[in-house]
Amino acid sequence: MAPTVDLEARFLAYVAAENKVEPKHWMPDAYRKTLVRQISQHAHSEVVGMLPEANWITRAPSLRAKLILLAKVQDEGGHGLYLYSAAETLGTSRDQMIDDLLAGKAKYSSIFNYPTLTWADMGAVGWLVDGAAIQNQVMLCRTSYGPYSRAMVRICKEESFHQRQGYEIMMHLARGTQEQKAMAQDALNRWWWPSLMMFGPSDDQSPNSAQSMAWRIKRKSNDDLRQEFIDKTVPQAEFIGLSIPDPDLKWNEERGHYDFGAIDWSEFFAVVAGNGPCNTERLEARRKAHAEGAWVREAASAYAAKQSARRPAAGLPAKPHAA
Ligand code: BYC
Repeated sequence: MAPTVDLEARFLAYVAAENKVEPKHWMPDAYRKTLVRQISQHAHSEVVGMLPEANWITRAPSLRAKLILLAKVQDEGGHGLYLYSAAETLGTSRDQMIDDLLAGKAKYSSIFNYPTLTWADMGAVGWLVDGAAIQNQVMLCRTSYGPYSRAMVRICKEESFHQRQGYEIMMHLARGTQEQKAMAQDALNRWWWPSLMMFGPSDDQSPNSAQSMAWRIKRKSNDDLRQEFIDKTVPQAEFIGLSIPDPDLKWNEERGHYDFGAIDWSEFFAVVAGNGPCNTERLEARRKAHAEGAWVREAASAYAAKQSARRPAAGLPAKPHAA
């Protein structure tokens, strides 16, 4: 037993000194498991997160808006791929992670179980959902696992474009006709509280936080990130003349932060348990896409096998192909 204790203590000192853990380094089994859980949930969130926005690509109000939304949704697909690759370096295959998602065993962000009802929702999602995502993910650029932290640097750059895309839509609508302003306000009303829930349960209800902070996987607590997001977002709403749907929201001079109303955690836990407005629809859409994409995976594997068989003939070393 003694050597494991030693290794664990050395590992803790190593991450505490801000060193990165790389795939071939020794790591505690529980650290590996936590990372596979978090990174795969994150990857699933990106891929499921394409669905509510893809719903509006064909109905974007201008060619410019359509191009930007299309690029944003493609970016989310790319983020999913970087993240599945980062998780695979820990020894779990992408096929396994996707099977877990499709079987309803793996989680993805609660936020993507809400419907996108109007064009203003594209604004609210970009502004609030991507805004909340950046708040959480900037700290993940400093996470202790090297492949995850490097993936996050690129993802954050793209998320920041997504946030501006959403805010621009809200700004235009808020300065438009009465109806457009009302549409923007309605979207803000519906997306505000679910966006605050994205940060996860409050710190005293967050079973994974303490250990993840000790391992430097998480760098800030769920509540601290939520507060930072609120402090940053309230002035943005004021600037475009929209009101945050929280009667208890008030600047607290002493704390130097906004005080805010109680979050309905029963709603959060119901959504995470599979009972949100769109959980069934989202999983069905992913299952259908996976089944319809089977021929692409088969064709890619057949092509890779053919290439690999040809290599020795061309004087190149034979390479094992990744199925
Ligand atoms: N939804 O102990 P806790 C995006 C679960 S995608 C569902 O605090 P942890 C975007 C949690 O998994 C944004 N489940 O957990 C894409 C845990 O359950 P398990 C996604 C949630 O891991 C497209 C339990 O509750 N971002 O940006 O320490 C378009 C207890 O929680 C949620 C990421 O995934 C939730 N909101 O902290 C636009 C970021 N919150 O697994 C935008 C990476 C908590 O023990 N992930 N749970 O059964 C993280 O930073 C952390 O995993 C969390 C949760 C802060 C989310």
